[in-house]
Amino acid sequence: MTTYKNADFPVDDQGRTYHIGVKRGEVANRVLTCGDVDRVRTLSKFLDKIYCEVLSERGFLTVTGSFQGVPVTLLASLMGYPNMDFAIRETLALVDGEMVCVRFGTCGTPSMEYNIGDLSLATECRGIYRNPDAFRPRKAGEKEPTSEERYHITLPVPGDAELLKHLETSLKKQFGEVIRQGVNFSGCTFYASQGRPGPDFEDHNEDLLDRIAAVPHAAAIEMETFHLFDLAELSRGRLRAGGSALIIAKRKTKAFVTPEEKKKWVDDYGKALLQALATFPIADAKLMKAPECV
Ligand code: R1P
Ligand code: URA
Repeated sequence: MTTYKNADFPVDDQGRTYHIGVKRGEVANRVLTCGDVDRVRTLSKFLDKIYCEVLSERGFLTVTGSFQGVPVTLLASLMGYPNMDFAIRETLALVDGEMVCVRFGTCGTPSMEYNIGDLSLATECRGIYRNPDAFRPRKAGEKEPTSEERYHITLPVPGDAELLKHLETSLKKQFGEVIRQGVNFSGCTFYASQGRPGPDFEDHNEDLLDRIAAVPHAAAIEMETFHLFDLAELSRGRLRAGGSALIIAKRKTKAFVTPEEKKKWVDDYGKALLQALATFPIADAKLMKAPECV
């Protein structure tokens, strides 16, 4: 049985973190992250060498290797804010200097100006939080909560400007105008907080999609990038974050990507994002040089 010490930041006897299961030497300063474990497996075929692969008991997958000679980590964060929190806190703690982290997610678009297959690069990100207090039974005479009271859309948090520029320049060279910029929204859930109606629950979210779409340059709705950007702002400059999301759903028309299309775009954009990440200059000299986890 594995024993852990330090309840504030539990690690086992080998220094492996409690949820992600990685230890020092197994995480590179350049990280490409997505929610989907299979996407990490798919992207790992583009690495020229794999140093180590860690599948944690909780299901997080970390693959570290080299892309065109540069150490990179592919990290499946699983879905939602709490999982992104584990993924980032338990990897940043293991690297020296800066960690550059680019999320490669999938998303729906609230806009009619973006299309399935576009890759949306996040200029800034807003969280959408459902407020459970606004759903409790009301006392006699109490008024109905407003949409704003039920679903809070946060202030925007910007991504790393240099990283965004680098991603855009690198990807546009290969893909042209389907590389878009826009505002990313991260819902605290997939259904209610992204304005999906459903018959089983009183979600009171009928106007939420329109509220999101009304924000200028609203491009993408997914579930983790806001927390990544939020953490980057709190990291005293150690975490530099970028967000990219493949549009797989057009929310207003209800169109959804086919599996074949998704596979092709994940391959093509994923490889290009790895290339961009590997060529992004990192200031700090203390980067992982040799694999310690072969
Ligand atoms: C929901 O289906 C999941 O897809 C999106 C959302 O952010 C959420 O994690 O991203 P990934 O495809 O990276 O998981
Ligand atoms: N992921 C999300 O979170 N929302 C979508 O609409 C599509 C993918």
